[in-house]
Amino acid sequence: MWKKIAVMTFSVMMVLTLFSGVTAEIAAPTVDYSVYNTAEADWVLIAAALHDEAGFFDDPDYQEAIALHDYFVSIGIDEEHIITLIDFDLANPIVDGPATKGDIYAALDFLATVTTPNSFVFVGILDLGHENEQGYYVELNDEPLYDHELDAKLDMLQYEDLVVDLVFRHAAGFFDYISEDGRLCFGSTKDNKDLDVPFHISIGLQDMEADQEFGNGNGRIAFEEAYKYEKDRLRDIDDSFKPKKDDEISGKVYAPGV
Ligand SMILES: [Ca+2]
Ligand SMILES: [Ca+2]
Ligand SMILES: [Ca+2]
Ligand SMILES: [Ca+2]
Repeated sequence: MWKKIAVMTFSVMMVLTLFSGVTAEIAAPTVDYSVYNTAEADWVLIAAALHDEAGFFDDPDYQEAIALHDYFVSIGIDEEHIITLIDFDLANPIVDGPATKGDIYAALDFLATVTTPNSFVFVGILDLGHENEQGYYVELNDEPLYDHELDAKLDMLQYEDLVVDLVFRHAAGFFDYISEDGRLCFGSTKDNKDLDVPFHISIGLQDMEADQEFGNGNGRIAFEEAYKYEKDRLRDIDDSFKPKKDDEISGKVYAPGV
């Protein structure tokens, strides 16, 4: 009995400690979503947290974030439906805000209000990944975002297809939480791999070889085809580069307009 009460008290204290700690660490969001055009159902969120200010233009995460943005623009998605959060490049007109936890949460809270059951939603997160006793997480400049926290935010969205693209060490560790019906998830590397893999799905999405060599040859590049292409490209660079996929969507997923 006393042991039970002691354990319960301890648990409550742990929860309070966790909450107060987390709350204090989240920076206030900076993006004003009231000006966004919400006419279309489809949405893209790209968040890249960068850690080396001096060399950030050479950072593969930065380059992939920009390439993903440019890809979605090229297939006709409205700039206002592409939320691009990138640290250190806030003067760039395509960047909407920094990739803080506060801004990622605000973006997903906003998407929860504008997505519909017909929405295509793409969420890409590029950062440094880690694991500890609380789970897998991305650093986000000292505002850790955990696997279960990301899942809780994704659970608030409405969509027909949700593509989640995670580019950081241990990325597939997030799959235990985020794998769900209607979601197609990519992880740059396995859960147990502390390995920075330059998994760039944007490359296959823009090379018809993905459809012809790795797909069904129907003239349209699906995300699954781009993944196979990218997996093969990475294996040619380094045998230990092994991205992971979790596909809970029957058939192939095409971005809108593809
Ligand atoms: Ca934008
Ligand atoms: Ca969930
Ligand atoms: Ca195809
Ligand atoms: Ca599929």
